[in-house]
Amino acid sequence: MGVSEERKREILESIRNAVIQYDEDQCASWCKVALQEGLDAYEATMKGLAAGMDVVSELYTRREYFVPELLVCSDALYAGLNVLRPFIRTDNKIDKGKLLLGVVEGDIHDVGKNLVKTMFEASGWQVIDLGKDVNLERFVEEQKKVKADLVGLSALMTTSMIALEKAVAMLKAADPKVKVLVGGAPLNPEIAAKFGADGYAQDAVCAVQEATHLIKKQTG
Ligand code: B1M
Repeated sequence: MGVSEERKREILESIRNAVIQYDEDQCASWCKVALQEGLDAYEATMKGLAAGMDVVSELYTRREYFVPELLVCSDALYAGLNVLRPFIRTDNKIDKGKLLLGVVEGDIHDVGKNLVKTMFEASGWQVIDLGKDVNLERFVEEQKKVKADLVGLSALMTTSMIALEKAVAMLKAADPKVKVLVGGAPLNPEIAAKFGADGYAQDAVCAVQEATHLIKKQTG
């Protein structure tokens, strides 16, 4: 018999609270409990860890949390993600495609990008992760080397998203056939299209769906 709805809620809330209370140990422990009691690792990631980070974002906006709290909350999220990541279900179809991924220059926010990476890997993609605050030239140089099926660019600030437009133009100048997917909180489909991107996704799950769609369009 599966876990009761009540217990599931309790576990997800405990994961969420551990992120909010920046408690790495509690976060990892509750993620282990989630696995032991049969919760889906993806659900625990999104409804526990990511949901906790949403509350943290609100607290920051309300000036109840400041940058130091954001950092330790992210550490707690990563402690949990390390436990859950190996158990996020894959559909076993490996070699779906190759994604070159990174956060554009001037931007060090990488929690969302790492969730995107996790979902792509779980769906059978090979991900080449350039990390955060990535120089735009580097995207072009790496793409020349690895010839990924798709380049994924993440930007979390209105200031850094300007770099996306430049990055898309540079990538397309080097290879007009390259497909670029963009995402990040300040973006929307209109801005993504204006920046010349081929695709936009609002979250990690949509990103994989959009990527699959873009690759199909390219090959078929
Ligand atoms: Co700061 N930060 N931060 N921050 N931070 C924001 C982004 C901000 C909106 C907060 C605010 O003022 N309300 C604001 C930006 C304002 C603007 O737009 N101009 C801001 C600021 C100002 C700053 C600093 C300048 C603060 C300072 O130093 N005074 C500084 C920036 C330094 C820099 O980058 N140069 C800074 C620093 C930090 C920390 C380091 C402390 C920390 C980041 C830790 C880390 O990432 N390792 C941090 C955090 C945590 C945040 C907030 C609170 C939360 C971001 C987050 O992790 N969200 C954020 C507030 C907010 O976004 N509302 C904020 C959770 C995550 C799961 O969501 O990243 O949106 P998200 O990712 C989603 C989707 O967007 C999407 O899928 C993800 C998962 O579903 N997605 C993609 C993301 N990338 C994608 C790529 C895709 C597809 C989908 O395809 C390729």
